[in-house]
Amino acid sequence: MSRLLVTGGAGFIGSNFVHHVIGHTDHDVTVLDALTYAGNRDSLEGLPADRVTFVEGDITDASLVDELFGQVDAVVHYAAESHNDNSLHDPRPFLDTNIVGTYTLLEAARRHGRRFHHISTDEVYGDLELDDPARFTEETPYNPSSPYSSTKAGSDLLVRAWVRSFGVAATISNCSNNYGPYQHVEKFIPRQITNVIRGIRPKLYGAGENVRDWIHADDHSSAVLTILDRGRIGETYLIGADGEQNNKEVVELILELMGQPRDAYDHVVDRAGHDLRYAIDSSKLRDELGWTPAFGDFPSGLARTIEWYRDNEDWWAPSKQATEAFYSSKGQ
Ligand code: NAD
Ligand code: TDX
Repeated sequence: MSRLLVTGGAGFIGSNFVHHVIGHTDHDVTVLDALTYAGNRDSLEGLPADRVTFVEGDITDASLVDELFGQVDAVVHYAAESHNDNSLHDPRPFLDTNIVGTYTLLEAARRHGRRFHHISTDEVYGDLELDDPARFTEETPYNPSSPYSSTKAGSDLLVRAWVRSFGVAATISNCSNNYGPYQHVEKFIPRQITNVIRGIRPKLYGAGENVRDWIHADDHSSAVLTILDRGRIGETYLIGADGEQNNKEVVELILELMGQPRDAYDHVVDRAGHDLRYAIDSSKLRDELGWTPAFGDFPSGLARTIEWYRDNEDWWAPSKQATEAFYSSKGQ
């Protein structure tokens, strides 16, 4: 592999992946990104221009996609509409990008015979009870809850069908909740960090008992590179770093790390259909491909993330006001 096409490379996890690839491999990268509200070219600042090419465009644009597939050796597909709350408000873009966009890329992968890695989420498996000791595995049946997760589930099934029916050389990974730099302020952790910076109290949906399994975005990137390198074609790999925390614990830790009283937050209207708990068993990835996460310690990864938001207000400030206006119109 020498040139990778990274769709959604101006988004949160895609941009972390591009930084990781440039820092840890000798691959070059072409980014294809539509620069929706969630995309930000500044997330790719400082990368070498002779190794990273940026193309503004839509993954549903079949002729552009076809042209770009002809110029690369492999494709890593991050582009998506990614926010559950937005999918409850306006599902249509989720169908267009997550379903039709993935279909458009798969057809190009088929035509050009390109290696394809599809990025997905643990949310395709639905949720677990809070007191259930089980975790998701690659065998857990699909049972998505939201318009977002159902379109991601649909995109995964398209990839599986294109492998089986047309022999596309694809792999899939389903990762748990990511945190780290360059995450949009609509998402839970950056929303609360930037609220505290702005003197706004953090907002916890419902009782705050919902559990998420946190992984640093850089660990997600190393796992994806491992799968691209050594993953078996047609296989799915779950990615997780044993980082289960309930939302209340995360908010209390953010407040403590930012020098505020641990109870200085508000409970707000709960999310409709709010998944209770996600938890990943990543044994297959660890045992079969030898991957391990580098960020073992959630509090220190979170402290570094807080530092990043303190140091990069210019990056997030332009989105903050509109994001909070949207939430407050929903009582959140
Ligand atoms: P994000 O919303 O931060 O970024 C998405 C990027 O895709 C943006 O840069 C956006 O401009 C681009 N994009 C959207 N529609 C496009 C289109 N039609 N054509 C081209 N580009 C388009 O999302 P993220 O959190 O970085 O998530 C990236 C991927 O990882 C998604 O596939 C998501 O389902 C998956 N994932 C996310 C998490 C998480 O915790 N955020 C966890 C597991 C999996
Ligand atoms: O203000 C908030 N208060 C709050 O309590 C927000 C924005 C969220 N929450 C809760 C909802 C969830 O239980 O925090 C948890 C995390 O919320 P999000 O950041 O919206 O993430 P989630 O819905 O869990 O989905 C994320 O992980 C899986 C990503 O957004 C998805 O793209 C990914 O697939």
